[in-house]
Amino acid sequence: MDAAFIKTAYRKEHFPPPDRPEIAFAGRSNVGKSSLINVLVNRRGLARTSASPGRTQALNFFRLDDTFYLVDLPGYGFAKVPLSVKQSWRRMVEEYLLNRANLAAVVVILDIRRDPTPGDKELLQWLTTYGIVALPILTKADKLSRNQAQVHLRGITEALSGLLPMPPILFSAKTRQGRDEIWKAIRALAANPQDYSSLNRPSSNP
Ligand SMILES: Nc1nc2c(ncn2[C@@H]2O[C@H](COP(=O)(O)OP(=O)(O)OP(=O)(O)O)[C@@H](O)[C@H]2O)c(=O)[nH]1
Ligand SMILES: [Mg+2]
Repeated sequence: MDAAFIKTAYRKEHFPPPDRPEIAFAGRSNVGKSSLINVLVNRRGLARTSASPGRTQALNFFRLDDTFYLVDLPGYGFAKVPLSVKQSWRRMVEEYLLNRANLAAVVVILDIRRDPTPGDKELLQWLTTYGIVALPILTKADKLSRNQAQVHLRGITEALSGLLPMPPILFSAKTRQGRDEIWKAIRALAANPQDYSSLNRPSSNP
């Protein structure tokens, strides 16, 4: 599997051409988006990870072989970032979701230990509204026992009822639990053009 960083973009003029299916990764700051991407592509430092939240403030595009683009979206919900940064996050992510005709799905990453936040719900609501498939992942599963993980899975699924098109997949970047299942879901979504020629979005960049 050959993965490479392509570019950082802040607005749609800088997105790569929409010439292959694309999977975006979204979730609150520090939830583990970049770590998930690195495990999926087997490259430790491809997407930059950090212990301090709110570091990725742009969209980072990666190419995976010649088959997909992967996009690491900036994290939301970090209380300490200034309002102007929150507004620019909203503008960037909404512009991205509204304009990306080749977007096959958005992987929505939640921390298995935490209740979904208003930011998580807003994102899932946007995706529903724009007709974009959400692939929900509960990460950091290594931090809970198997039993606790099942309890949290049920609680989170219930808290997000009506907002999830499919049941969440449990994942850990530490143990790599869930990696194969996520790949299977991504491949299925990317292979089905019906899933990304969506109903409510404009067809492409003008
Ligand atoms: N134990 C454990 N730690 C994880 C897991 N995934 C991520 N982490 C840790 O969580 C922290 C944040 O991970 P990142 O992948 O940088 O998170 P992010 O969502 O990309 O963060 P931002 O880009 O800042 O929004 C790092 O210290 C990771 O090592 C996991 O599955 N298990
Ligand atoms: Mg990151």
